[in-house]
Amino acid sequence: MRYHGWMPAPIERLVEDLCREFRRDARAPAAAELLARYALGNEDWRPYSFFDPQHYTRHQIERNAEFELLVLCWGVGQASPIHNHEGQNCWMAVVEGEIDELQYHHAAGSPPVLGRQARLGRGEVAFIRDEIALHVVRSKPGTSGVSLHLYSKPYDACNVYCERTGVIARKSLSYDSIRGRRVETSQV
Ligand code: CSS
Ligand code: FE2
Repeated sequence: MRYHGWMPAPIERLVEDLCREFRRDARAPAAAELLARYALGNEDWRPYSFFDPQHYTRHQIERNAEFELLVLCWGVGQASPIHNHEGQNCWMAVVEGEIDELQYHHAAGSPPVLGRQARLGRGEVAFIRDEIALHVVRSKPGTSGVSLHLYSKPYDACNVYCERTGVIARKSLSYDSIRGRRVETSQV
């Protein structure tokens, strides 16, 4: 595509590059590199993001048949539950602060068992799918952080696992904003 006198914002460029990559190969082998490069060099995700004192927030940048791109804002002390990814691919790139990923392994009828733990800084990318592990994502304790998430394909609900018992519940995944417009009925 050629642009005459108008340059897309870096985040729009990222969406275009991801669209091209998913068309080229549905597994998108270059996705981590595209996310890392964007995360290190750009801050135009900021207008799409805000924090909420009650819960981490989810901001949709793009959603199409192949993938979803979201900005997630993790306030001090905010964490996801232990969750799966519905058989899909999940990439997470840090754009601000430091983000912890705690992996868990779960056998039916038992509590999840803590596995690998990682702390990611700006520009670092984590990848997970259900065959690898479940996980908890949170900002580094005592700090806030922001991450960019790419899911392929998109999904609207996931499993969450009780840390003590392993009992599984369903959680619907709602948005706090969609393409920069606030959604009033968020229930994250
Ligand atoms: N899956 C969680 C974030 S950790 S990958 C979510 O989309 O809210
Ligand atoms: Fe996740």
